Amino acid sequence: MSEQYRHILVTGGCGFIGSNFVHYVVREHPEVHVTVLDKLTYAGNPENIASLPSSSVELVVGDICDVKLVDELVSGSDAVVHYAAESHNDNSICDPSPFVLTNVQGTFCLLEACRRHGVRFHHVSTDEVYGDLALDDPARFTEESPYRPSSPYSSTKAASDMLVRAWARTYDILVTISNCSNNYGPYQHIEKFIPRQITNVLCGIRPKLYGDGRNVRDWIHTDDHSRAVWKILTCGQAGETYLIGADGERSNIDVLREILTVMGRPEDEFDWVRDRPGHDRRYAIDSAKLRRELGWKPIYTDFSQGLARTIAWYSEHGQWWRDSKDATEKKYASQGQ
Ligand code: NAD
Ligand code: TDX
Repeated sequence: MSEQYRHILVTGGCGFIGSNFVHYVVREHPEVHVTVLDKLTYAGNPENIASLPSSSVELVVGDICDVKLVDELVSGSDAVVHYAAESHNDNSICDPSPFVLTNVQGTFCLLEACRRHGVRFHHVSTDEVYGDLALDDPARFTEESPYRPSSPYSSTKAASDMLVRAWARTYDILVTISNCSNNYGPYQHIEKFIPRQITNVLCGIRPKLYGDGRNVRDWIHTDDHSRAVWKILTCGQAGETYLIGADGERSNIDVLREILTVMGRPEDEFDWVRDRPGHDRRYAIDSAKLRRELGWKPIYTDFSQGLARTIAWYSEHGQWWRDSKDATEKKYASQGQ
């Protein structure tokens, strides 16, 4: 599968990771035309891709569950890169319904269109499908780890992975799957951990830490994720799954203290809040297969430098996030978080 794709359909291209991927493609592969299909939910912002040339990127506002629209767009594409999802664990605990619809039904709808038109499909998924690891466990997730999702969000992502695998085996469509660890970088919605704490400090609100703060996430810069997805799309083996990670394990409390320090605040200036129900303890990715077979490796290996740049981005782009800050914090406050 090394052929070059001239026209790709990117679902969820107005969200955090999808829009960073669209920027990556326009920057690194300008010969490729990108059609973005995005419903523009609370998490989708057309401004994320508005600066890109209209000759390279077209935005179609619509739902991945819309069979007719999806069929039309897939039929005109060489490949689909599927990012669109409901993505926030806390939201999935309050109301799982849109997660089942978009993450499961929406993936089904895309797979069926790819089957009808023989179009290559790359499915963007998460390491959360593998459940969690203990803090003192030396193990990391691999492509062979059993599926053990814990939250409504991760269970719907696991369900979508299963659909993709079954469609590949039964109908022989050309698919690949990637399961990536926690992303950070520009354009991430301020409901998520790192931008929530940065924007809290910028607004004079005390950051909020769940539980005992010792939960570990394996951080990767979103640009490294984009390069990995492109590599898998163009060089990956059909039917294969690749784990994406950058050896970035850090406890939440360490990340929060670093944010406070970089932003010139005392490192204990935060509130302990109610833990997330079913909160996964630790994620850790072994990305040896991707590195060995496709020659990918992360560029952003200095987390502190990447975090400092991310803090600078949110400090300089107040107009991008300020309108949604009140509503986001009100929602958290009503949940005791
Ligand atoms: P996000 O919430 O920032 O963006 C999701 C985008 O999908 C938004 O633009 C939204 O409008 C769009 N969307 C939602 N429902 C839709 C629908 N029914 N039809 C069309 N568009 C719809 O999410 P993100 O953090 O950028 O995550 C993108 C993908 O990457 C998801 O599939 C997620 O599971 C996966 N992922 C995320 C992370 C992470 O750290 N954020 C890590 C690994 C994998
Ligand atoms: O205010 C907070 N305080 C806090 O301690 C928030 C919002 C989160 N947390 C904790 C919970 C997690 O241990 O920080 C950690 C990261 O939380 P999130 O940003 O909500 O990410 P997570 O639940 O780990 O899931 C993310 O990575 C995997 C993405 O949201 C998923 O889409 C992706 O699949």
